[in-house]
Amino acid sequence: MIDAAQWTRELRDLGYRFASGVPCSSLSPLQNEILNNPGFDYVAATNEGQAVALAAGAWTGGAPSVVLMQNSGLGNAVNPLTSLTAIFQIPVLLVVSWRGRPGTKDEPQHQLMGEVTPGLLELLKIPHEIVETDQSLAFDQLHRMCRCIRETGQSHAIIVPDGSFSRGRAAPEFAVPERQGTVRDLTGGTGLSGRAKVLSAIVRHPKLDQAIRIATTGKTGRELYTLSDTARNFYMVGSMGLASSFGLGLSRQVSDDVVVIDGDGAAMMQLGALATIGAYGSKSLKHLILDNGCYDSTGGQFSNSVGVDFASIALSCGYAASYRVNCLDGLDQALAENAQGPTAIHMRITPGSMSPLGRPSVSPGQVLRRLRGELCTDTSSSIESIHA
Ligand SMILES: Cc1ncc(C[n+]2csc(CCOP(=O)(O)OP(=O)(O)O)c2C)c(N)n1
Repeated sequence: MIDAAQWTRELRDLGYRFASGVPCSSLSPLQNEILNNPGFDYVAATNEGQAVALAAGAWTGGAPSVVLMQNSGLGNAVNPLTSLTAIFQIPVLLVVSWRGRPGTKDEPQHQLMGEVTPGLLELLKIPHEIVETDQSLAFDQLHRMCRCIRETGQSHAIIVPDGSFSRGRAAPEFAVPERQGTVRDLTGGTGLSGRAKVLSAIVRHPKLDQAIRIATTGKTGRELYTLSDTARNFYMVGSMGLASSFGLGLSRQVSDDVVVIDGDGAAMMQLGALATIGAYGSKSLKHLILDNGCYDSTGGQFSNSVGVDFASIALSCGYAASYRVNCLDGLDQALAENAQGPTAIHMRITPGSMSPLGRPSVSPGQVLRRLRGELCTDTSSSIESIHA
């Protein structure tokens, strides 16, 4: 059996300082140690895919990152593991429990996933090992895997059978910031705009001059790229719905302002992200949801957002400020205001996109590298300096 506290300290000594995940009873000794260790910035995710995106954002901001998940959550994480961490070459350490391990007695719902867990990681091309049962071998294994992560730039997974870690401390209490705001309604005026006009206004907004802009999947990223491609842009080409989680992970590591430009379809795909942002976001994070009522990028199919009040949802999730806007004047005003925590802006826009519409010719890896070169991080603890 491995001492969870010591394994956690080894991981911290290896430079890891951001963690996210969704609990699993098999991992709870480890999870609780990480939660109790002040050297880790832990963000509780609402699903495992979100945890991967949070870790990817934190890694981009300079923090080596670990994701803890039950193997049943691997399915939730497949999209960001294939379309975010793999293609942007963002290496995270995955700690995956092994419920339903063949030959052990477990609940029926874990049986099939237990059988296919190593094979699924194999299919995803994620190098993986079962955690060693002997403690000193487990530490050697951790060091070796972290070295591989560093050298290959590839995510690796440690599979953890039930009972591998000794039980230690209980989970600490977490105080969600108490915020009491009201939705500010800045609607009125000049009529709905199309996405490209809104993006032009964001690009020109004096307050966002130096902000990092994270554009959601689909035509939002393509339009932003066409209008103004800069090293401070990040195009979430895949991983629909996870731009805001990536932005949250990043914003916790850097002092730059971060603006997430989301779509209504994407925001609804990962609605739980709003609760995570409400709990862990800071005033440097602005979350703009451009709501055209449809999946515009894939042909304008309706998205069910027609009655969804994103501004109220964000506020009830703990955002410090929340705005409802429907014209460029309202947007300008909402962007100019300062809040004491994360800001949400729900903006109704018209469907449709600019023409001609470009497509990023920079590769995802290049987008990431140039963004990292721009960020104001504490370089003394960045992954490069730790592993130099
Ligand atoms: C998981 C996943 N499902 C579906 C898609 C296909 N897809 C790409 S963009 C998009 C529409 C996004 O809609 P929304 O967020 O409302 O933005 P809009 O296109 O309207 O600007 C869809 C469905 C995808 N990339 N990933």
